[in-house]
Amino acid sequence: MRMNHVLATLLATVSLGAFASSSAWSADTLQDVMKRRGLTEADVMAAAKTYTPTGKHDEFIVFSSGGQSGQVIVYGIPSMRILKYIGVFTPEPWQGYGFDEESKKVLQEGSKVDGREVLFGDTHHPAISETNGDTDGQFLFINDKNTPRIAVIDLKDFETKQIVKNPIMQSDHGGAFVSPNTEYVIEASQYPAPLGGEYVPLEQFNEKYRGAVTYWKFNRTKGRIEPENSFSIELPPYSQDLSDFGKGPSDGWSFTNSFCAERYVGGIERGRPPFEAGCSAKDVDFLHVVNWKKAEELVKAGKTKTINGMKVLPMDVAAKEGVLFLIPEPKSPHGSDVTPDGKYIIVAGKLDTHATVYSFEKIQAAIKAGKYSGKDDYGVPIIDLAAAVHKQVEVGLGPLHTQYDSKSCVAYTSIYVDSQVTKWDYCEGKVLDKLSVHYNIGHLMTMEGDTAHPKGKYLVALNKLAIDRFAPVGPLHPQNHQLIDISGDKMQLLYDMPLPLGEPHYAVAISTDRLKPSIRYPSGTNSRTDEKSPFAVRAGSEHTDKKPGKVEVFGTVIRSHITPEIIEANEGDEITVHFTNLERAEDETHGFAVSKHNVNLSLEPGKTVTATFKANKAGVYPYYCTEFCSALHLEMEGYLLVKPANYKGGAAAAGKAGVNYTKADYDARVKANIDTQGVIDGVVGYITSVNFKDFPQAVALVEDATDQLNFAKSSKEKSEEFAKKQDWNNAMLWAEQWFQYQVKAADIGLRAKTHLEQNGAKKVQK
Ligand code: CUK
Ligand code: CUA
Repeated sequence: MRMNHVLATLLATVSLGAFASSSAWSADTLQDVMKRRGLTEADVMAAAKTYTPTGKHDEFIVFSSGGQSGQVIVYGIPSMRILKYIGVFTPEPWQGYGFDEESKKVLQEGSKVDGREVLFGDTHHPAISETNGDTDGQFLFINDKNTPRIAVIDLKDFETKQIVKNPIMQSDHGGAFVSPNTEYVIEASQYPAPLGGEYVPLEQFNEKYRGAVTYWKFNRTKGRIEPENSFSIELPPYSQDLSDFGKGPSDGWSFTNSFCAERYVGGIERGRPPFEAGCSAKDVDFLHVVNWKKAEELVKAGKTKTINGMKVLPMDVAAKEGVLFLIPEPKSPHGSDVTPDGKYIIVAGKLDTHATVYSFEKIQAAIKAGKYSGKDDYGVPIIDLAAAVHKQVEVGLGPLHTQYDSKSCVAYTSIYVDSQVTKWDYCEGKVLDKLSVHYNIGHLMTMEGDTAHPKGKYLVALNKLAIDRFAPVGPLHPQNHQLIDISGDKMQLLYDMPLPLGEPHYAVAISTDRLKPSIRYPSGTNSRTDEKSPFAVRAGSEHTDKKPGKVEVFGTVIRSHITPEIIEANEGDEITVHFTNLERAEDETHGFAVSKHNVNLSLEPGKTVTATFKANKAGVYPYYCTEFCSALHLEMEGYLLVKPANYKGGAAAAGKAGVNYTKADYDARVKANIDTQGVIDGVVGYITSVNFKDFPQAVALVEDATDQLNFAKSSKEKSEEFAKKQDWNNAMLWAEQWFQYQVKAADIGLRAKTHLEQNGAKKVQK
């Protein structure tokens, strides 16, 4: 009677509204709690600003770089609740990423490098696709600094769809950032190296080492980058750093700074001063100003050379044709951030106390007038700093990155050495407020803060050190994202969130309502190509194909069984399993894992995935579902039987295992099933008495429940046939299966009923 008990519990949970009880609260007043926990009024205010009651959603969604984890971290603001880690450059077993063949293909596009396998990434800068300079919530891009690559994530399902490797760079940094209509995704190199990757001695650094900036063409309809339509521009070996695209009046231009125009090469072990001394010796580095629209024309006109399949516009052509210009920027700059109106570019100097505001209009005037202070060693024209600057503002020691407010002219700059955020006015050039953070802030982020229309409200400080902010967990500390309220004149620190997964350099936020993720795939979808999988099967057409040395399973999963439940193979066979999740209901994901074979799949509703593995050792290997998907989740199991070569025993005889049942067992089971049907009819009666068709979630659940009831019906028929033959064992087992389908139908039906009740379904006239 175990299952009757489960059913009874389900019913009780729904009908009694078990969670609404007020007796769960103690008699404490707010004052009591504040006193006991040592909270000030400001603490309680901060809590009230971040607390998000159960069931309520966050106003903004953040995509944060996952640093060395090679992943993307998704969390909500203001609650700072982590929602997901997206596998990008690193295998992620929960999502089956890098385990199923479909996602392996995506990962390996990027991870196979010169015959090596690179299974980590140093993610730095995520960027959301934009339309007219505003985030549109369709795609996310992120770069890997270590092995220069850009990944494309589709925000329909938050899955990585493509990784493109940069064929001419050895490292990158200034990416990913998008042009105002996502025509291009920019990626600038970091450490200079010969373009294309060949060996050149360091003595030829000035002549042969180069930087570059790549403009990856993005095809929005396909949702993929097109390497064949992308291009790069060769740059001097100045250690390029961050980039940004112009917008509005500066659309068509991009800006990339650099931190080692000294072109210094260290060698501390050879008695030379280290890189850090040589790269900061001079007072200025260079901001690279690029007319990418013009570069695009020159590329179309064939003015490029091809390196490893990448079209590269040579530096001398770029300089001569008015594509590339340099402007000095103060000491070891970092950050290159175009203002929302596109009129200014703000660059901060890590070893300076100033942020420099460059005027795009002044830059254009200098270019038009041909007024240059000279050329660099590579013939690139240099625009005089004084001619291009709008303001220089003393914001604090070690300024890095700048983000913008919804209030015009208001910017926030992260101050690394002083561990502060400085709020300032870049139009007037004056500091408005400063707030201390903990500790050593890197990037900072405001809501949609690098778009044409920032939303203000909140700022997150992405701090480099946590030190004492959290309970100690050993020498390796979590990162700390601090949430700051910027809605008033004074900034107010609200919340510390530990991020235990790599060092997130940058993050971007989007209003939650701009995201429109799907909740299921069309049945049989390969989610990595967004196409129908050729390996998908429907319920009832599951089958296994055997060829010498190969076993190929075309199976399905649905609450609560895997079809097939027994897979037989011979030692040494290559086994391929394709599974389709037949569910339609929201969040009904099943997993599939095989003991000891490094197989773990994630099957979201409608998805089809494949695993290929070698059955290299004879034995008995259970396989099972890894998501607790229903009351009988533990029974969602099966056996992989791998027979040794020359096995002489009989065939696998699953039917002979187990206990024997009698007519009495059968009769009792049937009686209980008929009672259960009464409960189901009640639920069905309720659902059909209201306007459930107006609720897509309820419709999906009803469809799933109908499937289960049809399965129940066919099991019932089978049990009756066996009963006629007085085969009580089979009659009883099919009657039990009939009941299992009823339980699942009831479970799904009750979820539909709850959903309808909670969302105000109305009675309909019959
Ligand atoms: S970087 Cu890390 S703090 Cu890679 Cu954008 Cu500035
Ligand atoms: Cu399916 Cu657990």
